[in-house]
Amino acid sequence: MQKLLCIICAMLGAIVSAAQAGSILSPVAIVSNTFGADPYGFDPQENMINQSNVSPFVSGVDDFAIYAGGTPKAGCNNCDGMYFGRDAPGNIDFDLGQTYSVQALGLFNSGARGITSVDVYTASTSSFAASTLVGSFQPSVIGDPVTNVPISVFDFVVTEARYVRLHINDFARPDGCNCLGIAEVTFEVSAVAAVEPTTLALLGSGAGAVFAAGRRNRSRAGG
Ligand SMILES: [Ca+2]
Repeated sequence: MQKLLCIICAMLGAIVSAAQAGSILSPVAIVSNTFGADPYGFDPQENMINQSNVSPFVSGVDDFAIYAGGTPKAGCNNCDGMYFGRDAPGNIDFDLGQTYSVQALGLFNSGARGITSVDVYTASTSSFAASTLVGSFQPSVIGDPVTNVPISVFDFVVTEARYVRLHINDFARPDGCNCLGIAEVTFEVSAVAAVEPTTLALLGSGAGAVFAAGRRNRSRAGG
């Protein structure tokens, strides 16, 4: 009976560990942005998700932790996401392209005009009608904005979702300008843990065997 329980535990452990290996992902689209567009056209919002002037990675493939651990940099001269001139708070909503297990935000915050307070929400639909607050963070605004913006990693509550909202409460204003700058936004994701039918059958048969063994033990104790 103990051996059967160990086998079941090992199978459950394998499922859980498989869900924790994360890749670095670029969102495929920005579906909503209440800050609006750069009125001068120098810093289009797509610059947040196109790896412009960022240490390159293969989206959805490269290991997130290894990439972030390599101290990647964004060197930004008009590779930021915005100089919108709109005040916080506001939302920027990202489409990951499909449903993932979403684990962390990898943010290349602008060295001068970056986010200083953000709440992160995830949702299964772009309307965010039903969303989950997965974390609240106060990023540091560090690095030379033109040549040296490092990645900052924020682990949050793991959820299965396709859409992620950055609810930006505030950003830095070194010269008083409402000029938010985000060099690049990435996420750590892994495939949604699909429990294979064969695994379910094994778990079911294992549980059944344990139940049967328990009944036999009780029968012997009672007899
Ligand atoms: Ca960029």
